[in-house]
Amino acid sequence: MISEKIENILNEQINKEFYSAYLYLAISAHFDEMGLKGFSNWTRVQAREEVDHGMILFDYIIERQGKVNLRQIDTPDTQFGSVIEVFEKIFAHEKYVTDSINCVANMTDEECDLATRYFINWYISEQVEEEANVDDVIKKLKMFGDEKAALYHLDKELAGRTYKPHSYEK
Ligand code: OFO
Repeated sequence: MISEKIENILNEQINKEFYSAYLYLAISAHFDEMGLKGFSNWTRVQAREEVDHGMILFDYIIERQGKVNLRQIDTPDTQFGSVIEVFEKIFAHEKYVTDSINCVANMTDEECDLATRYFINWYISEQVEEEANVDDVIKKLKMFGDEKAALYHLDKELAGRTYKPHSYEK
């Protein structure tokens, strides 16, 4: 069974993951408006992964006899700007989520909850991957600047991202 403090911080994390899904969906719509179908696809796939992140926490709380407590999800920002500005915002958001996951890990140490510490390691690795994926796109965008042809090719590349359900491997 998890402690009240762990239950609370995991519920907060569910909210952050679902907010991330909202944010990526809003960005996906923004890219659609710009005619960038590949960028729109990439962020839409990411939104689905964020829902998985939320659901893995949801299921874990239940498995540990805790109470799932869903909270209101904030409205995401809709002022996004240029493609590079959007990806810089995404990177800042993922760093915020990484900090949040690190706080969950610290809390498990404080509460001597080794099972949740083990569980949250999956999220720690996932955040490393997420930051790296976003950084990869930012580097490509920086390399080509505002060149329309390069943006067109990158859009085609990002159109190839496919959704694979994320699950927590024990
Ligand atoms: Fe769930 O990792 Fe992004 O926000």
